[in-house]
Amino acid sequence: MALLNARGWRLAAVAGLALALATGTAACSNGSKGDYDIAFLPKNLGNPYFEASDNAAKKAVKDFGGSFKEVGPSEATADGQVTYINTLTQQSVGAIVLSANDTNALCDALHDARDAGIKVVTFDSDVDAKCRDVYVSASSPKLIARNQIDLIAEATGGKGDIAILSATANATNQNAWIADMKPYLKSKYPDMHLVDVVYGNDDDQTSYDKTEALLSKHPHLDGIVSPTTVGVAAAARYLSTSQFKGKVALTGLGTPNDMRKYVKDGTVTSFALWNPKDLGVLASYAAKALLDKDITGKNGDDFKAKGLSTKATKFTVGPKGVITLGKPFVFDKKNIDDFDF
Ligand code: RAM
Repeated sequence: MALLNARGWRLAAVAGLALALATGTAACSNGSKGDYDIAFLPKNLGNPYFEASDNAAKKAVKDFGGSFKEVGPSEATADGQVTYINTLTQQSVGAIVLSANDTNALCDALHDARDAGIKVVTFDSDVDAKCRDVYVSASSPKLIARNQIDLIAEATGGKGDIAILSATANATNQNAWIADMKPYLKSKYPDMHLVDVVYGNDDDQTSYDKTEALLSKHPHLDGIVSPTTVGVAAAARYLSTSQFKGKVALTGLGTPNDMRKYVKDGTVTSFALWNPKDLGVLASYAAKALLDKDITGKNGDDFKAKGLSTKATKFTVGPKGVITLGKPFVFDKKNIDDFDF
């Protein structure tokens, strides 16, 4: 895939993402196929990103005649998720759809679930491929990484010192993106240097405190990349009333509803995300397709999904059981009012 600059990203994304965010679909019939008892397990509860994905998933599951529940820890920890996986296994749900706080720490519990016949879908953040059936990824890690680095380069003029405020230290998704950011940064922006990576644990107050600490440690920092919706909103809140507003650039992966006021007050010029509602809907249909035995997770399997804002309806399982939603979308002051999530 050709590399795109920030403007290219925006154009590609506009072409790819319909502004209509309606997820309404006609009810679809199960035919003779099973009932769909589907449990969503986000990284943490109370995170607006997962509220958007899981509410959309709830509607999708209802539309195809299944039953939906959401359970999860209040803090984004693997231990908290293991407890819920064990309970869901005891309850013999049909499928668990989870965003993982750790690549390996959930695997024993997920093996037990799968031994009991439960289908396991990861979405947003994966586990080791051996521990689940399929992974529904927002986009490729490389595309996300390049998008983030291009956006911070656009904001800093492509030079100076930058830092990353991430989610949890073991988050599979953020770690994959950061791993891809490093070589891209070095090769494309040799005058921009990554000087620190800190972790706000997808907790608002911790992320705010880590931003403050980062700037007291590096008072001449030029930019921060925060590839987590919780982190980028907390960093923006800190910067917006600090002496660093307008001096330290900030971008990341944020929700338009969290970031709107910081784009309007000039703290942030642009940031990116995909549609978390679409991710929830697609993960629901992946669970349905596994329960229906339409897919097993092997490369080339395909299945249908309904109600995505992009209007896409056919998805294919790629290598290692990965299903990809699309591309990150860039938000700025011109388009941010078109979105509500
Ligand atoms: C946070 C979570 C989630 C991530 C988004 C961008 O909500 O860390 O896993 O995908 O940010």
